Amino acid sequence: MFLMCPWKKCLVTIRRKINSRIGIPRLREAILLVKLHPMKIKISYAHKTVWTGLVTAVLVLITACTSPAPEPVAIVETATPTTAPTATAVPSCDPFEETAVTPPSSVSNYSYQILNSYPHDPNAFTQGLLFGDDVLYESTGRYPSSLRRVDLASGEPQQLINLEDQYFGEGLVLWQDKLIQLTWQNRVAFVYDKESFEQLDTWEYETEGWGITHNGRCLIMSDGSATLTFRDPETFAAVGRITVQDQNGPVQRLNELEYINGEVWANIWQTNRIVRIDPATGQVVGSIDFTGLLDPATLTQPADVLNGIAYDEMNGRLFITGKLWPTLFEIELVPEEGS
Ligand SMILES: [Ca+2]
Repeated sequence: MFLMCPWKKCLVTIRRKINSRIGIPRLREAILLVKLHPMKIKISYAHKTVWTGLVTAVLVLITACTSPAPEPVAIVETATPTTAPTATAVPSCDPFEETAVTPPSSVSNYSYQILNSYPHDPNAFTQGLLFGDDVLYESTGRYPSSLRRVDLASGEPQQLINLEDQYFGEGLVLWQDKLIQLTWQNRVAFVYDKESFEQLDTWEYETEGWGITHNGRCLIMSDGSATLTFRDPETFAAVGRITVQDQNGPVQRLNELEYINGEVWANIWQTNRIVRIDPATGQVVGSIDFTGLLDPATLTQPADVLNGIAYDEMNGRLFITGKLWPTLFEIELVPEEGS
């Protein structure tokens, strides 16, 4: 449109801009018009263009200089973007040498009190149990074994995958956003995405797999003996071992595990006993007798042994069940007199 602008019309346009007390941006525009003008008019007007351009520029400068100073622009405080929270660094799982363990001189004994009872799948041969991120997870054995996300109130699996026929499921641990499931004699652990149950990895180990938990740094695994093996959670490499002892010496058949307030709790296979272990020394510091927890009158089919400890750390709830048990119990400990 400007290219078709006659000379006089353009000059009028410039003057109008000047007369309207234009500011600096308009000054630049006017100068631009002057600069461009010679290319857009007939050659016979060229000398007029030069002179007019110079005069216009001077006028514009005068106008700009005598124009009131522009109102200062208020600087609006803008909200400082919140720095994205950085992930809390996970302490490393450092290698250590097992120190000479001596049996404890005494062990505190506990019984229990039932706070709540929930349905549990009587066909679930419970081998691993945990409560993490407000979800109950379970690993079952026998064939086919399974990995489950379980609705606490109904006991119904909300999500379930079966293992391939040759694998016998065992302990289960939640490490960050991954579930790690042991197998009994297959000597492999499966790593899953905790949401999708997609299998992400497979780790091999050299012992049987029984129970597994973690202390925030290392995975802690039982293998049916009195030994707990500490493993790097990123590689599954063994970094150290402890031998669990009570007053009578090494405690064999440590099974399902749970890390609770700085202690490792372990089911003792084929008993109604759970021991509380100091993971720094391997010494048993407490022993809980769950005899009578499962009422035989509630059974519709034969049940197996006590196995399965899950701790809801956020709410301080402690859940206990067993293999093929129809009930999952929320319990609290009752110290026995004299212990
Ligand atoms: Ca557990």
